[in-house]
Amino acid sequence: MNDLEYMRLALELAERGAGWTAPNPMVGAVIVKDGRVIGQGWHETYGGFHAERNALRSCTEPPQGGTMYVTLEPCCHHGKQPPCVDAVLEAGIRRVVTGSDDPNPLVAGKGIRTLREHGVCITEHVLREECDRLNQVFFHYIQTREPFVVMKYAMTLDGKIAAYTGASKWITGEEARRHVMTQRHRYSGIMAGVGTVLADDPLLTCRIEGGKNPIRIICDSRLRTPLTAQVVKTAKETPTILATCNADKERHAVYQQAGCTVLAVPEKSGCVDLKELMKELGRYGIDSILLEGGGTLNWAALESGIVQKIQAYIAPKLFGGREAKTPVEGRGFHSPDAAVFLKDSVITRLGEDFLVESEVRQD
Ligand code: AOF
Ligand code: ZN
Repeated sequence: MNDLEYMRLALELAERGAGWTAPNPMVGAVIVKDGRVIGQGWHETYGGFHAERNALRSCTEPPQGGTMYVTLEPCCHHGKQPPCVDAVLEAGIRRVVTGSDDPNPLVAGKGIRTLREHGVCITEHVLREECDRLNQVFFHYIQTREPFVVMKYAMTLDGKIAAYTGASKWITGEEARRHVMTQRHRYSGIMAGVGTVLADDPLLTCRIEGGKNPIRIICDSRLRTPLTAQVVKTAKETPTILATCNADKERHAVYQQAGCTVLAVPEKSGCVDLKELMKELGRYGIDSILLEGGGTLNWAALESGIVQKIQAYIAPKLFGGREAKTPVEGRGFHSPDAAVFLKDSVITRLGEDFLVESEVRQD
């Protein structure tokens, strides 16, 4: 096997941490000696051993003189864990191959520099693009302290998210719907508008075996969420945050008693100020949000510039209807030049459906 193949293995290991490491990165590490893999590890859970130490701990023979492949630059600071560069040096690793640089200001090149200064042979940026893509969320959050927002919707090939009657079950098939559940596991928060709560009374949980529920965030400017809504009734087991412009403390208390967290957020054009909300959620440690909004919330999210990525599940069917809802409503942009431009699109087939994932161009 060559550097690329070992790094690919490290990436596969890193991916196993998806959903469990937030707001820290997913990282994988492989230790190779005499052309054989003698250790493998990944960052399994937030605050736990880093990938490098897990790989070293798993070694089936002394790692001295070996090569470590790691998807992210090793850390050199004391946080919840001691510095990985110390562990690498103590173990006598001769060569370190990395994928991504670590933008964490506490690391930011210092990890690599320290290893080099101690005579470790370094090869950087192997499968860098793939490694960077894996930690999009971490990179965004550590630099902005605001959550990475993914706007997700399911629509027909003629761009409808419901029939003209409002009926929307189901647009996509089983495989696509299962994929949505994996995404709910992956991201820290899930956000919807009060309109969705009133219309569908969703649970917004992750219903796959061994999955983790995201924190539920409901944008409810006037606090209209019914106390009988599922997101309120289950708030003691699965956290629910109500983001509102309603400042009535007594009204807040009713929801708080039911186990909800109420966040008072300034108003902007009759809606919760989403930019302010993101700053607040970032302070809560929420690094990522799956936005499962309707057309109104989606438009507000795009307009306020909080969206980083689009996930559109597209079903090969046509609903038709002038009144049938579309994924993004509001006023819309006045001309094609004023559009939200997307880049780096990836298409995946899920049964009969397609998933199109695109990054929002921020420039
Ligand atoms: C991880 N897991 O496998 C690696 C990380 O507070 P700490 O000690 O857990 O340090 C977190 C920082 O360590 C993190 O922001 C990143 O910069 C670096 N590397 N973190 O959680 C890992 N390799
Ligand atoms: Zn580390």
